[in-house]
Amino acid sequence: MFVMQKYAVDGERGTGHGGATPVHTLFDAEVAEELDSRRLSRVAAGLLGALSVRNFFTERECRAIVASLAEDRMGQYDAAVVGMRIKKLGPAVFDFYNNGSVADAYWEQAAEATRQRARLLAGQDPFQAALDRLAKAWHGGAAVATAGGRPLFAGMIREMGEGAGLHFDEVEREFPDGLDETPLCQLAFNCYLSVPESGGEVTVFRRRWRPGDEDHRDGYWYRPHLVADEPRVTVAPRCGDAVFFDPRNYHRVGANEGGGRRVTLSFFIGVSAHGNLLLWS
Ligand SMILES: O=C(O)CCC(=O)C(=O)O
Ligand SMILES: [Fe+2]
Repeated sequence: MFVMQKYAVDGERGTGHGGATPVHTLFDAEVAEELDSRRLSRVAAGLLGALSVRNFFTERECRAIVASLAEDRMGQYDAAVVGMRIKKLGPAVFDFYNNGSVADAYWEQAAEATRQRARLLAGQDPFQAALDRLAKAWHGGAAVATAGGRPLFAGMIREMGEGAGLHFDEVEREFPDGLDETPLCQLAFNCYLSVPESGGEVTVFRRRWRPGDEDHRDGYWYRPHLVADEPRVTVAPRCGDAVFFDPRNYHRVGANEGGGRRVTLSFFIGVSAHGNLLLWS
């Protein structure tokens, strides 16, 4: 049997070939002036490492949101578990999975956070603005994901200062069959509403979770050696930029350097088999 040889185009393995078929790593970071569904599809398909969309929110919109964000409204991830201080407005459903359903406290916190967020953007809801912009750019439309028929909370406002360790996010592995529609893939959406002077960059590695990785945990996070040899992209936060990547790939966030706050509007996006975008946090 004749087996076609393949070689990697980017990377050292690609040098000693003779007439073999090239294989493209396809994990670049791209920047777009506007959101377009073609590029977003490439992130969803695993062909782009990260996509930054400039001015998803204008600087003025970002300033308005951050100015009306009262500090005392932001709760925190459990610092003892996470090991880093991360503040947020709005619950992450990940924290409320309970024997195949979502704990009652989640729905209460979701309702409260939705109320608090409703007027942050000059009297409007910044999440609704983001949803509208996504729906406009994506042929299949966009809506909030549901679980057991109930719309989940989507669009937390999160503040990081010390970064986040190496991890991945994959709803189906955390909460199998939890969403009413199984997403074909998962994207992370982070729009930077305020950025630190430097640092706070996100690095995405071209590597998904494997079962053996559980032996390489460091508390809540995973050990960096798991991704030491993997292709990666690093994106520095810019005010107003929305960054999309597949969070089933391992990723981490660097600590802030210098002054300034790193505040994001954050949610996950699933692409359904019907072709619409499903949003949750
Ligand atoms: O804040 C960021 O840039 C990324 C945070 C993250 O881990 C995520 O959105 O899944
Ligand atoms: Fe993440």
